[in-house]
Amino acid sequence: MKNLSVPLENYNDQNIFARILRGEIPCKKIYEDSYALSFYDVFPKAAAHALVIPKKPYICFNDFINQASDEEISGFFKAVGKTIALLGVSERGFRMVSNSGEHGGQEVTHFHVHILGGEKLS
Ligand code: DGP
Repeated sequence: MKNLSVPLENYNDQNIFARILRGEIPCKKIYEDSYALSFYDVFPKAAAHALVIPKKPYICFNDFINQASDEEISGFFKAVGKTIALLGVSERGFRMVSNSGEHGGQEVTHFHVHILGGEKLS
């Protein structure tokens, strides 16, 4: 793995999503299980905008897919599916995005998936 903006060994446990997971700052929860937590994005970019994060400290998609167990990966993506259903966007469609690293525009360095929908997206 070359050119990652954040070295994978340097997970910053003060990032905002780590703080949400520890209950230090509030979130508007949508779904939670032992693998993942999902909640509404505080700066929504669509009528419905959720974030899904793994419970364990992974920096970005590469870190997650390379380090997490098959059980964690499966549990995480099932939680993404549950979030999509609870957000009410299953039927009419949605966009699933994960910004990763510097070129991907990732701002919060705890792996997350955005679910956007609730309206026709441009
Ligand atoms: P990204 O650029 O992919 O790292 O997106 C990070 C998202 O996190 C961005 O859409 C705004 C959202 N966000 C940042 N701070 C908070 C927060 O304190 N609470 C919630 N719910 N969302 C946040």
